[in-house]
Amino acid sequence: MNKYIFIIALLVLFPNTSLASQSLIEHLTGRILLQVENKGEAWFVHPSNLKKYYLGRPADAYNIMKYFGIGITNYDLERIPIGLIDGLDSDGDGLSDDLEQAIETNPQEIDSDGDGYIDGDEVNNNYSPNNKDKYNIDTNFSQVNAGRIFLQTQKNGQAWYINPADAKRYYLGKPTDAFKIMQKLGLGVRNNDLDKIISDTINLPAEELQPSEKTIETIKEKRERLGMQNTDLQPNNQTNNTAIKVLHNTASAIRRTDKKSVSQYFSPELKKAIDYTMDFLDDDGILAFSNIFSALKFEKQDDNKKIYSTEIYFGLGGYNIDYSVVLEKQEDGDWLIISL
Ligand SMILES: [Ca+2]
Ligand SMILES: [Ca+2]
Ligand SMILES: [Ca+2]
Repeated sequence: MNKYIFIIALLVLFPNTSLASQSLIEHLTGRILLQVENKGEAWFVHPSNLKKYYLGRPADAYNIMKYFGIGITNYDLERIPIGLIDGLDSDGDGLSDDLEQAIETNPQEIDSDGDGYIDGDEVNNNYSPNNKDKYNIDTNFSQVNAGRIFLQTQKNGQAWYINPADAKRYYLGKPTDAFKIMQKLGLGVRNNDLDKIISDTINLPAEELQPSEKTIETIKEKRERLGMQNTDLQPNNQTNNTAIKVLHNTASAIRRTDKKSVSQYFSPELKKAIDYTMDFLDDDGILAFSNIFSALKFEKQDDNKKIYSTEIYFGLGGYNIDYSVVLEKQEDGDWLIISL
């Protein structure tokens, strides 16, 4: 039994065992949880009252996160390191256009302040991409505020989520960004464990919910369209996929239980194990497996390899497993998953 099948078997087959509810809740405080035994529904565990809130549809998620937001000055906000999430990056400097808008760098210029260091590198090393200064990072302050949502009161109320997993701030630009954050920063959790957290609801003002309805339609349409394209694509016209796109396509193919599409993203050595696993998993297992791929986030890279990882939470014993996959760039420019 290889490592991968072992992990999936654990996730799917093993019943939850006793775990002190209080320590579980503390562990999940401020986190976004993905209900892996269902359809990956997302929840937010409030960092102060320790109750869980259903994040529902993408646009609702955004409004709920904003509802919990508290004001912060620019000075304090800049004490928290910036976390990066993949998104449209027009100039290819590693920062998404939305993030560049929020931190007031130029989304069409890789080196906004012209100091010879590109915007993404400066942010990654806690330098301001706007001037020669270094951000005044305060790790303790970041950790104390883990799980909080801050609204930038000295600007236009931009919302930031402090991810407890890495104590970095993630920009909640638009409803679609909040949705991406759920997918990427969310921690898979079993129903038994989710049930131990008291549920609460909030009543959002009607005017906040109104515009979101439209956005949902757009996302839905977009996803359906992309899903159809994925089905139609043949292996030989999928050239120059980026590594993250391969992971997203893998997640989507697993969700559709499209075995043939799934195996094309894996190296020849892994194809057999993947085929076997796809046969072996039941519906819940398929969802859990695809959610793992959706949750993977970039960790590091060298020349032609990239490593993506995520945490998987196990009710059994109540611990997290760091799970990572390695992708390798092929001669034709495509990325393949070579290790699980
Ligand atoms: Ca950019
Ligand atoms: Ca830029
Ligand atoms: Ca610069």
